[in-house]
Amino acid sequence: MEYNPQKIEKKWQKQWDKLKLFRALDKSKKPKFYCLDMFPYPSAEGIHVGHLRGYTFSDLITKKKIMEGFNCLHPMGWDAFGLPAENFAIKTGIHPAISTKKAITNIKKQLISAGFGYDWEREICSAEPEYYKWTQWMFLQFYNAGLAYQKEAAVNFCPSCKTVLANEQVIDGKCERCGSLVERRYLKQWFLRITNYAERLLNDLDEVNWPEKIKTMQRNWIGRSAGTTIKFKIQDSSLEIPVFTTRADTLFGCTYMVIAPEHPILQNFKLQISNFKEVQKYIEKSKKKTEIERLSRDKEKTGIELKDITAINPINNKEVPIFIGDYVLMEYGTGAIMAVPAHDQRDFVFAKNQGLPILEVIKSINGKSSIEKEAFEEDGILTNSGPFSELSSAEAREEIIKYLKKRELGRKEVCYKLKDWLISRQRYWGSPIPIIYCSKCGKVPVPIKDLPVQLPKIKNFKPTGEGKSPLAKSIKFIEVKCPKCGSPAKRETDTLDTFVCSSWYFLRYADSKNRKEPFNKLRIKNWLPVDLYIGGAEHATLHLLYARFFTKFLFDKKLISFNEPFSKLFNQGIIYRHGTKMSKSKGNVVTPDYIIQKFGADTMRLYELFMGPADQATEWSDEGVIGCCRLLNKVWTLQNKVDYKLGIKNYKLEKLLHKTIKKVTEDIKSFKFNTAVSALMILVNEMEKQEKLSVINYQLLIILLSPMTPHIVEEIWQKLGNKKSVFSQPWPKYDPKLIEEEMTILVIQVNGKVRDKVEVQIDISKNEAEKLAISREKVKNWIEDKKIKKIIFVPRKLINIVI
Ligand code: ANZ
Ligand code: ZN
Repeated sequence: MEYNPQKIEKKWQKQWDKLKLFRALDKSKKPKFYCLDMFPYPSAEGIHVGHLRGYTFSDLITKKKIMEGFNCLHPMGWDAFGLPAENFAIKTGIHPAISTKKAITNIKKQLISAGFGYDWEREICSAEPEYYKWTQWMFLQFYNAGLAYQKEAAVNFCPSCKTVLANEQVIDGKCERCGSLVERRYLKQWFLRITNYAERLLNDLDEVNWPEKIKTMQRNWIGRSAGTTIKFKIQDSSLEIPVFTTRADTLFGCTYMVIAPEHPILQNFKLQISNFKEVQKYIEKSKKKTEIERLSRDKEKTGIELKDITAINPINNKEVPIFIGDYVLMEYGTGAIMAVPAHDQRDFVFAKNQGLPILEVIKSINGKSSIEKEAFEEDGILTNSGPFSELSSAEAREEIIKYLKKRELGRKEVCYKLKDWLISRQRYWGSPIPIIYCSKCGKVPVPIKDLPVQLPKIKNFKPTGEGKSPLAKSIKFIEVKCPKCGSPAKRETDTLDTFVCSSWYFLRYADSKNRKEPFNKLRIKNWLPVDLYIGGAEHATLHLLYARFFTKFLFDKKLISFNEPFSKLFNQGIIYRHGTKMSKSKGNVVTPDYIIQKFGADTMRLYELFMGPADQATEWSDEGVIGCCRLLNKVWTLQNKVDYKLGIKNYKLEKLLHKTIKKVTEDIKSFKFNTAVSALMILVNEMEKQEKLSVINYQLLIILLSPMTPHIVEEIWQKLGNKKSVFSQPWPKYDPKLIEEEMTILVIQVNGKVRDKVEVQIDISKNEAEKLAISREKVKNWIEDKKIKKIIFVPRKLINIVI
């Protein structure tokens, strides 16, 4: 009989579903293992083999864990709100609720046909009222704790599409759709106070087993900066402007100050500043600039002097001019800086433009510094700094801070780059924000019993252009009675950023059907934290930071008892084809539907594992797929060699088999799936050479393959006469005696003379032998630092180093 995946795969998928084989048990004596995939966005195009890579890994790991005796939770759901569905709706007129449902049905079919063992009873969809009711509930928890608030903020606005744009829709300052220059507009927006958690979000990164690269990205995003705030008094006024600096050692070099155009202190000087009109014009202009434009190192640094007011440098009481300049941001530090043009390049450029004095106060240690052409930004030795001259930068920072602190003019301060999270969107396809505005009571949260605030089905979901959500056009939606006093009131019409929906979804899987609460505490205790989270590295800063923030907040509310949501994180490598990242827009997509129809799901899965190191980008190869298909055909044909009477006495094959068990087990554990597959290939080739195979040996091969290629193994397993599923088998253990390597004595020569001997494994490679040989003390003495000309290696016997 031939291997025919099309005939067997559907059958086993149905069987697994019927047996509820991969369902998680809420009550079980087994230890738990929670393996989570980042839930996908249901796109109309379905998923391609690139998306499937991470899912193949998580399915493999979960299936192996089940065989190792764990009670596994491996759920799937849909991140269904958001812009792509809404834009699709605007283009086609099809309501997003309908298009996402259709997309979900399609992708779910794709996932099932790949043989993934998700627990579909726990499926969630963030755009369903049963789910977003609890997203709104979460928002209210933040609101009641004082961590959700409103303030005016800049949003991106496209004047020709007449719509507010998300940051992702602004490419190089232009609208993604029409290419017009995007404007900055100021609107009242909702924020979550994530900055309250900056320190914990930073420190607790040490606790989690995540790729170092992702941790570094989060650390930089949070951006802790330890420095000093220093107060500058305004001449002839009781007012003062604090600045934040990391370089208190340069204080004597401060020759002017710059404050952000948005700085509130400006309002106090309206009458005093003689050029206020000009100043106001500058403020208007800078409002339109994006932060990137303002901070860019190569852009010109502009600003205007505030005529008729000056500040006092607190270290030497010298009078310095004050400027407003948009290279200073209001959101960072104190929104004002002491400018030290000799030692800060931005200040240097600005001072040159404005003809301001540049005073050197730091010399380099080797005396070679020069501030002719650019600022000298490194630490060094102080000069021109009164009593602090000749101190090192580090010493001077401490001494100057001490001096200022005594006089209450400064103190140490820690600043973070992280900003509060803007969560309101003037968009239709999202969860409504559960707030009501009453003319008597002000802002009133929607009572929990009235949740969810249902997203109304409206016909015209195009953005309005006045910076309001399309919901603002639905009178039926807006008009409501105040929950407090009963008088006519209005609903908030903005919707929540979709990242809010995805900041807590991993909790809902533990108790997805709960109608009374977002989750039951005990169930959460049973399942969380997530033991392994698999997904793309592109979520390093946003989703992964927000989910950690939610977790810490819920921990503080005593709703959960852990601080970090994802104990271990793994980022799968991206799949390329024809040299570019696989994507619909590039037209280089391979669909699972095609591969499954032509080769079967098992071949696809095996290739996803085999194609390259799991965490690295890899090029898709059609030959690679064929190679994997060939391997499965061999595994299938091996059935013909099975001899039920044959005892196990083939010592050589036994040894290889047990070595393979060890290798596959360890490789899967360390995410080296490609080398695990290679080891199995070697084993299969060896088995092919045998005239007969014992059923025990063949079964061991089948079990090792089972989490990788589940359908073919179930079929063979059954054909071998087994009644129960292969997944009820325990994961095999190797016999340590069988994998002991034979050792040999390697002779080490230098220029043909024996200088050392060492015991090594019999199959040591030339490379390994060379490394070992030159690391030996006795050999080192003979080589010293002479150049090695040649290495002669006789396997199992000798290595000769020629110098
Ligand atoms: C004086 C100085 C002298 C500075 C010098 C640097 C070098 P990080 O490490 O990023 O925290 N700064 C402070 N607040 C700012 C704001 N709101 N907008 C723009 N720049 C701001 O950098 C801290 C430094 O960034 C501060 O130290 C300040 O310039 C500037 F030789 O103060 B420094
Ligand atoms: Zn009221």
